[in-house]
Amino acid sequence: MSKIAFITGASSGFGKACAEKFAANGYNLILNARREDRLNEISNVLKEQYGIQILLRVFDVREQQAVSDAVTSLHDEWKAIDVLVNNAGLALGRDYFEEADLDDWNIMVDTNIKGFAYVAKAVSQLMVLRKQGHIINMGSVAGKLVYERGNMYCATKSAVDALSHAMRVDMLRHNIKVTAIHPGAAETEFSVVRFKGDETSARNVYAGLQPLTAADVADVIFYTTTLPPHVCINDLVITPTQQADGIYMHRH
Ligand code: NDP
Ligand code: 8X3
Repeated sequence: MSKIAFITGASSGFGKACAEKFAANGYNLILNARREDRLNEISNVLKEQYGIQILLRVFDVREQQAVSDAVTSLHDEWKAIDVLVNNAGLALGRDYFEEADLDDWNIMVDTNIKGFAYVAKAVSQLMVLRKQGHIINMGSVAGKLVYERGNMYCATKSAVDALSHAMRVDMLRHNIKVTAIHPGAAETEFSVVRFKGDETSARNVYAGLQPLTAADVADVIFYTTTLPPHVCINDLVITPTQQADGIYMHRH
């Protein structure tokens, strides 16, 4: 039986690139996002190209019951999840603290912290039964160092950092690996979402910079799954060479 990877936020960006990378390496996939049409397109291409099996799970990670149902309803052969790429998330807005939109804050907290934790908890319960598995959590340089007008997004990614450590500690006794990946600037749909469709503001994020691609990040994520059973990368920061952290960049 091929290995199984469960990837959230697989309709775009890092999640989609991870789907492509794991598919190319023979994994069967469980793919999640809210946009079913996108998932169908990606799934059809990957099944055709690599002859793998793909299961789609269309749900919003903020819906606790939907997350639980999506995992508990898996047939036994699909419950043997080897890798979780816990990636679904977003930033909304780039505003000073006192001016930020509370709805933006609520969506980020509900998605990046609560939804993230619902998924990790549901999948980890299956991994615990098998005493094996690898959880890969999507953090950010924004979780390592706060930047101006990053307030709540930075806080949610800081929570991912803390929860990744917490999961690693609590799952030691179950032999489950927990890796946190913290990318810097990567050109996906992230900035278009953050700036609510304003393509110019989104493009400016990457001006004078050769950003990471989603494939760069997926390659590194996949690499962390190729190590021997006794070796775990706990925490990994990956940025463009022109970026040192969430603040310092050298733009040409
Ligand atoms: P994209 O916008 O390209 O992809 C985000 C993915 O998350 C989409 O597939 C989207 O699918 C999914 N998603 C968002 N909200 C939900 C939800 N409520 N339920 C289920 N799926 C959801 O951005 P990225 O690929 O860049 O972002 C992926 C992760 O990487 C995020 O956690 C982000 O914070 C993080 N990150 C991004 C960086 C960057 O510079 N790009 C750097 C560091 C971290 P759909 O809309 O179909 O539901
Ligand atoms: C995404 C990277 O620097 O825009 O998490 O916050 S950054």
